[in-house]
Amino acid sequence: MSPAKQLRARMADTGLVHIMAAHSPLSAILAEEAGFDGLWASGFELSALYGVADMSMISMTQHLDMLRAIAGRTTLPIVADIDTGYGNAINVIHAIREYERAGTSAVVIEDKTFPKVTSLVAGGRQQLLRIEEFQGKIAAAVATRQDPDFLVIARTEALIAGLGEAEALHRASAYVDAGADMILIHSKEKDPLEIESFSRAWNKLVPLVIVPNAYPDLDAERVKALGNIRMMIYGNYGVRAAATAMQETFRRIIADGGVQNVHKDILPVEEVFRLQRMDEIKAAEARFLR
Ligand code: SPV
Ligand code: MG
Repeated sequence: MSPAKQLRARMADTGLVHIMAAHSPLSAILAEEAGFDGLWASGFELSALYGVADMSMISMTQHLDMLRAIAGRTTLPIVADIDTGYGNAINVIHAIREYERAGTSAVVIEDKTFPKVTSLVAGGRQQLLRIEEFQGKIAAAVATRQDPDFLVIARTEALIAGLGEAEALHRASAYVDAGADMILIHSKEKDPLEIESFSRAWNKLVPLVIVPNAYPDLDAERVKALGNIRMMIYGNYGVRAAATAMQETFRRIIADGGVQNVHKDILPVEEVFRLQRMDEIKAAEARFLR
């Protein structure tokens, strides 16, 4: 079964899939071991990893390189965050070919202008594309995919841009008309009410995707009660968790004047060896090194 088919099957079986952001093969391996259904090749996470803002500064090549490295070390389906699609509908055609070839099961394309501004920043200049132009991008993605199970997810930033629920519903419907398989509705409100209200007002069969970064109180139980959200993406939790651990550990090493205390609280190297599949290397050494 292709990873894309696997993702669709899992959604049908469980009603809701849990997708963890990955910014590296190591984070992908850890997400797979933890039991997530898939991985989010997050633009925010990769930008943070490079120490730059999530504002179209990471190139498609950089994102694809990391995605290929991730795909090489996990069996989980990958949902790629391709931001605005790297240009117009023609660029989207090129992007879909590249991402599908790289082993992606789904892409999310957002209806902002290029260069995009990261969604959650206070006072962000959020400009949306004309609806017809974005419909062209979605239609181009759908027409380009080779695997019919490959998901084209249209993301509207209407709520992020402060345009209100009616505009968000209008845009989401237009993107369904253009062929989107799912709609990602994003919000930066701390209160999940905005998302719950959209979900209740959404009367199309096409299911919804959410990224509860700003509104963490919307847990899986509440999401399931809404009935039409099939995918939850934990969009920046990997890089924030990693940065939290590094910040604390590095601070303690400076404060303690050495590693005499922190070494007990971090992964032993043997665990890193396990994640690196050192046992396979040992077996290959015994078999082939002569
Ligand atoms: C990402 O993880 O890159 C996202 C989610 O797009 S957010 O940063 O909340 O917009
Ligand atoms: Mg993103």
